[in-house]
Order: sequence, then C-alpha cells, then structure tokens
Amino acid sequence: MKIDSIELREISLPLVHFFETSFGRTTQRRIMLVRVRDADGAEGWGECTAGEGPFYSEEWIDGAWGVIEQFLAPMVLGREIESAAHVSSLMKRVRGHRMAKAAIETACWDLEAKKLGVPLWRHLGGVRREIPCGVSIGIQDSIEDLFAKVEKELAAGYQRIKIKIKPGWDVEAVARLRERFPDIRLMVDANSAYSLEDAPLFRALDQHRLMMIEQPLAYDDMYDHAKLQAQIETPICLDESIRSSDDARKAIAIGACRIINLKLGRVGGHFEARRVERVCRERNVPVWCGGMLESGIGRAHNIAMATLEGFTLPGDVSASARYWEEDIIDPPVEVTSRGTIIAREDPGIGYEVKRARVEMLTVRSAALRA
Ligand code: OSB
Ligand code: MG
Repeated sequence: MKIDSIELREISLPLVHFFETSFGRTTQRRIMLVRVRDADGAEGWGECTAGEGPFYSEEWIDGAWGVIEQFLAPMVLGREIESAAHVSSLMKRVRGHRMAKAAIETACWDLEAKKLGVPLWRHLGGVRREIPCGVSIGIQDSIEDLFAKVEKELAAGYQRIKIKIKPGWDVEAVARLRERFPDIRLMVDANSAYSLEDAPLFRALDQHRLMMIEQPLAYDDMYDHAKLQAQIETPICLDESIRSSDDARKAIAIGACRIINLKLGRVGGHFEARRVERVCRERNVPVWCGGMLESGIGRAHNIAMATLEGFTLPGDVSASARYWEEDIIDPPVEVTSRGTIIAREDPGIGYEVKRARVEMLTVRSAALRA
C-alpha cells in the first residue's frame, strides 16, 4: 500500500459524566482522529489516545499533533509499504511518541482490512468474536455516588468493576464496596499514586479479594513493583509501565506483575500490541484491553485487539453510551446483557464513521500529503 494523504482532526466531545483519576478530572475530551487514504481513494481511521495534558504519560494531544505533522507523517507518506504490519518500522527513528504513532498505524490497519474486505479483528488473527467487558469507575464525590454507579453497571450486565483509587479514597472505599457487594469481581487502579512506603496499605487491600491492583507505583517503574508484588497476595497489573513487548518480557521476568493491561496507544499500535499479547500468552500471563475514554473509532480498534487469544479477562471496553450522548460511529458500541461486546463482521473496524457529526465536532484539521 501507499499512503497519499493523512488527515488530522481534533474533535471536541463532552463526556456524559466527568471521569476522575488520581491524576485529574476530565469533563470534555479533546480527541485527535487520523484518516489515511491511498491512491485508490480507500481510507482508514485511527484515533490518538493522548490525553488533554501530559498526566497519564508524557504524551498529550498537541504534542502528538506536532510530532505527526513534522516527523511521523513524512516518514509514511508516499512510501511503498508492504503491509500495515510494516508501518511501525517506518517511524522507528522517532523515539517514544507511541500514541502518535499508533494513531497512524491503526488507521493503516483499518485501511488494509477494508481493502481485503475482511473485519479487522479477523485480519489481526482474533479468535474470540464475543469479548468480556468490565467498567472503569472514576473517583466519586461520595461513597453513595460510588454505590449508585456500581449498581447501575452491574444491572447493565458488566462482568467486573474497576474503581480508581488515590490517597484518601482507597482502603475505606474498597472495604465499603466489598461489604455491600460481597461476590462481585472487583479491582482497583491507582494510576501511580503511591510509593513502596505504602506497602502496608496494599497489604490491607489484600483482605478484600480483589482481582488485581493496577499500576500502584510510579509510571516508569518495574523494580519497586516487583518488591511490592513479593509482599502482597493480590496480583499486580501493570498499565503505564508497559510500553513494549520488551517491557512486558522484563516485567514478567522480574515478578513486577502477574497481569498486564494492554492499550494500543501506549504500545504504539496493533503490531506491537500483538507482540505484547504473545509474550504474555507464552508465559501464561493474562492480558486485558485497557481504555482511554476513546470515541467510537478508538473503541472499535480496542474491540478488534481484544479478540486475540490472550485476552482472557474482562477489559475496560464498554458501551458508547457510558461516555457520549451520541458517538461518532454507527451503530454505537453496545454491550449484551451478558456483559459482552460482539465484534462485527463488516470490513475494517466494522463501524461506519458518522462524517457529518465528525465535521460538526471538528475544531481544527490539517491535510498532509506526500
Ligand atoms: O488508567 O486505565 C487507565 C482513562 C484515562 C486514562 C487512564 C485510564 C483510564 C481508564 C478509563 O481507566 C477506561 C475507559 O473507560 O476508557
Ligand atoms: Mg490504568
């Protein structure tokens, strides 16, 4: 394939409910979409998962926009590319900026699958058409608000509940939740809000039969996570710390985690995500699909990835309606009463991009050509 044009768009999309983590509260998403086109006019869509600010990781929307315009797009445009699996290697000279790379790379996969007339999930080698889903519930203003949220999601059928924690909203919230819902599959995500000195707090969490504790320590750490894992029973799941299949291999080898949250943007796209999945599968380490408050385009890519064999635990991929009044894809992502999403058989990402809606939401755009 040969990419003739890369179109960037920023859309502005308000969340139905604010989402709060240990690193901040989001009410309005700024989302960068990428559309790639080849000489035949075929197109593919990707979404950049960089946030509004450099708080989850170093990447953020304006940084990603700049690095794509100045460096990444010129490395891909006009080049004869064997397949979507080769797109990452073209951008290798740029260090980091994985979410920016993934936005382009995943768009190329959508384009390739559409040209082949196959659904992206099958093209990636997915084996499971129906994927198990959980929800990620942000930090709430009160425990009553948290109970109400959890009740609503359980009623909708979701298979596991993840709550965000931070100092001051942790053991107590978990203990109260566990008391109220003794049998649910429950886990917590700290987004790096603690240090090894907080080991006693994590030992206290051990009593509450959590499925896992996600990213308790620093975003760029593995060593301290290994020390913490040795002191607690509950499996540690790494999110922020795993940026590549090499990271996954090393983290597993030193005992820094027993589960991995896999996010397409964080590892640079589908090619590297498949490698992470393989490293984990070969070592019997379960993976699950993380979320970044994506619009339908990013969500559709997540669904495709989550059909791979190693994705054995419920992910943070949930219905469009939990995030948006109206999504930018048709149909919106829906979840069955069993708490699953069924991957679609239409070519590529399998959902139609609502062009008029995207146009209406666009706050800036750029058209890059070879
Ligand atoms: O750490 O998993 C995370 C959202 C933004 C940034 C980081 C994270 C999250 C979530 C939300 O947990 C998952 C989702 O529902 O999209
Ligand atoms: Mg996380």
